[in-house]
Amino acid sequence: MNDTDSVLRELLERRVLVIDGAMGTMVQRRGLTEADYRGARFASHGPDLKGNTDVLSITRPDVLRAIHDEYFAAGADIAETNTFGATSIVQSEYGLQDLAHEINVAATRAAKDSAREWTRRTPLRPRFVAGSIGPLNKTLSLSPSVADPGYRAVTFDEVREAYAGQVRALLEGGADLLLVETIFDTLNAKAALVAIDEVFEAQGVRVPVMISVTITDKSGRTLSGQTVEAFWTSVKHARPLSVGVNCALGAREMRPYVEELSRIAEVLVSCYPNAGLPNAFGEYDETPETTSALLRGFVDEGLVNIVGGCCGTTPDHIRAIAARVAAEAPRKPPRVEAFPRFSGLEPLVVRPETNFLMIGERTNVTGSRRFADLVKSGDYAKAVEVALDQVRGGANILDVNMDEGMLDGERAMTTFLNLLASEPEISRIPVMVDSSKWTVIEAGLKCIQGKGIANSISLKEGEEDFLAKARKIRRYGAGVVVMAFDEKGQAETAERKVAICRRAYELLTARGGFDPTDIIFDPNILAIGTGIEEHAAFARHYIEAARLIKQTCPGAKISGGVSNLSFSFRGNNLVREAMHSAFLYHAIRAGMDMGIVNAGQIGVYEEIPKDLLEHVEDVIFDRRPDATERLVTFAETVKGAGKKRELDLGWRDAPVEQRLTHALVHGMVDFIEVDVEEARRKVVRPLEVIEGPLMDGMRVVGDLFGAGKMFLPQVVKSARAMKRAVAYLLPFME
Ligand code: THG
Repeated sequence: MNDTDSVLRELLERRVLVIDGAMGTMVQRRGLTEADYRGARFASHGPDLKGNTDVLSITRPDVLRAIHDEYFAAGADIAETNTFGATSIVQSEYGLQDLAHEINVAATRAAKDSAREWTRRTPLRPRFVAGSIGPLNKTLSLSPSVADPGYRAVTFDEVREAYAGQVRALLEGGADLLLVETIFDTLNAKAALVAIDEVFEAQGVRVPVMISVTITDKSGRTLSGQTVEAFWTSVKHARPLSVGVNCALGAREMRPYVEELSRIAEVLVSCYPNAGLPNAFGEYDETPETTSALLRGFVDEGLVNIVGGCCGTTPDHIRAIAARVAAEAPRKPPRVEAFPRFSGLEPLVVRPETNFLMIGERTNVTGSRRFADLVKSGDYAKAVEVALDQVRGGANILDVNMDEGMLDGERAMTTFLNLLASEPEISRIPVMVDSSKWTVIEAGLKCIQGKGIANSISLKEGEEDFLAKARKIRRYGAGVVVMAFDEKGQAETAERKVAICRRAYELLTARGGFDPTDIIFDPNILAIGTGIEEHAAFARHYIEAARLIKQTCPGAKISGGVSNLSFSFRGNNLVREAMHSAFLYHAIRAGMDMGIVNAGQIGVYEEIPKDLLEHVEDVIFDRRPDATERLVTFAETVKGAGKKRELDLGWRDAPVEQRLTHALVHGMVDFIEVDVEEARRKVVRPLEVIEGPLMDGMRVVGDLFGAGKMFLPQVVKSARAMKRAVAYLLPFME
C-alpha cells in the first residue's frame, strides 16, 4: 500500500472520518437542463442525457468541482467521485457505454483537484477521494422475469468486465480508495470485488477498499435476501478497510444493522444514511440537526469509524455531522473469533460446539439416478425439489454436482444454481460446488451470492496448478475442499493422507492467502467390504487420518463423502445406512466435522440392531479376516433389503409413550399428532403429556446427544417434532 494509505489509516485510528453527502441533490439544485448535460460534445447524441448525472463529469466538470469544494468546505474528509453509474453496463442505457472510461477518469480528476486544493489549505487535515462503484441496473442474483426465475439479464463475467473497466479508470484518475456501495445484490458486489483484485494484481498496486451495503427495509435483509451477517460473511474475504451501511434508510432505521456490523466485523465500520425516509413527495426532509445527532449517537456508542450522508443530505448536513463527530474517538474493531463461516441468505457459523454438519448429497447427477434423469430431461423444477428435500431433511450445506458425460456441466451448474437462488428456503444454506472439472467449479462460484465451498482441488497436477486454483477460489470468496490426492495418486494410508493434507495446508496458508478456517480436508472415504483385501483398512485409515489432521492443521475442518463407504452394499439400504451411522459415530469422535450424506436418511447409532452393528463395525475396523464375508451373509437376512426403501412401521405397535420417544429421537412428524392425541386422552391435564412422555423423549435425545450418538442436525429435527407436539396441545391448555 502507498503513503496516502498509511496517512488514512493513521487518521482513522485517531478519529471518526467524514465522508461527503449526496451528489444528486446538489446537481438538482442547480436546475441543469438537457442542454447542460449534453454540452457541445453530445449536442446531437440520440438518447436524452438529462438524469445521467455521470455524464456531467465530461460536460460540466466545473459543477462537480464546485460541489466537491462545498463538501470539503463543510468538513468532509473523503469525497466520493461522481461515478455511481459510470460502468459500461449502466451507461449503455444512454448509448454512452464507450465513454465509461473517460467519465470515470474525468470525475476522479475533478474530485482529486478539489481534494488537493483543500489539503494544501489545511495540511493537517488531508482530504481523500473515494472512487464510487455503484450497483447496476442489472442484477446477478435476481431474474427480471417472474415467469423465468433462472433467467439473468447479464452474466458474472460481463459484470466483472464492466467493473474492471471502471476500476482501471478510477485508479488512472488517482482515486485514493475504492468504494463499492449501495450493494443490494451481493453477487454484483462480489463481481466488483473480483474485478478490483484482478486489476490490483495486474497493475501491482493496491488502494484501500470500502464496502457498503443497502438494507432495503425493516426485514433487515438486502434486496437479494441476505441478512447483514450473511452479507459480511460473503464479502469479508476481500479484506476491506471498512464495511458499512448506506442508502434506503435514515440513520434511525439503520441503527440495528450498523450495530450488527459493528459487533461482527473486525474491520472499520462506515455509515452514511439518507436524510431520513422520503416523505409523500419522495423528498428527504430530515434536518442536519437530526441526522447529525443520530450519527453522533452511533459514535458515542462506539459503533462507527466513518460517517456521512447519502440521498437527500447536503453540505449543511455534512457540516453538522463534522462539527459533532470529527473530534471524537472512533470505534475500536473487536477481535472476532476465527470460526469457519459460510453463507447462503443466512450465515452458517461452525462453532466449536457444532459437532457435525450434513452436506446434502442428492443434488448430484452421479450420486442420484433420479436427479440425473430430471436434469437430463430438463425438468429443473423437479430437480429443485430434490434440493428442497435435502434442506428439509436437515442439510446444512447443499452439494451440487453436474459431472455427467452427456451434460454440458457449466451450463447445467449455472442453470440449476440460478434456479436455487430464487428458492429462499433452499438458498438459505450455503452451496458446495462439486466437480472434478475446474471450469464447472468456476462457473458455479459465479452463481452464488453467499460464501460457498469449492469441492474440490488437489495436488494431483502439482503445486502451481493447486495454488492457482486455490487463489481463484479465494478471490471468489469461497471455502475449499482439498482431497488427499497428490502427484502420486490417491492417498490410502493414514500416513499419506496426513502428509498430503499437511503439505496442502502449508501451501494454502503461506502462499495461497488462505485463512485456515476456509480449508476443509477430505482424506478420502473409500469403499470397504468390497472383498478386495487392500480395501479392508480404508475406514480405519480415514478415521486415524482425521484425528491426526485435526492436530496438525489447526483451524481446518474434515469432511468426506460418507455414502462412498458402502458402495459394495448397493441395493441394501438397511445395511448401507447402518454402515454410515456407525462410521459417522466413530469418525466424528475422531474429528470429522461434516460429511456429504443423504440428508434425512442418517440413522441413530444407538438404534442399529446390536447384531447388525457388530457385523458392520467388524468391517469398519477390519477386526477379523472374514468380516466382509460375514456381513454379506448377514445382510441377506436382514429385512428392508432391496432397492425400494421399505418404511419399517414396527414401532407403531409399541405403547404410545414409546412411540412418542421414537418420533422425537427420529425427528419424525408423520404420526406425532395422532400419538399426542392418544396420550392426551390418557391424562387429566394436557400439560401432563408435555411433562411426561414428551419430556421423557427429549431426555433420551439429550442423553444420546451428550454421548455423541446423535448430532446437531438430528437434534434440531427432534426439536421440530417436539414443537409440533406442543403446538397440537396448546389449544387444549387454554
Ligand atoms: N468427497 C468429496 N466430494 C464427493 C465425494 C467425496 N462428491 C461426490 C461423492 N463423493 C459424494 N456424494 C455421493 C452421492 C451419492 C452417493 C454416494 C456419494 C450414492 N448414491 C446412490 C448409489 O450410487 O448407490 C444412488 C442411488 C440412487 O440413484 O438414488 O451412494 O468423497 N469431496
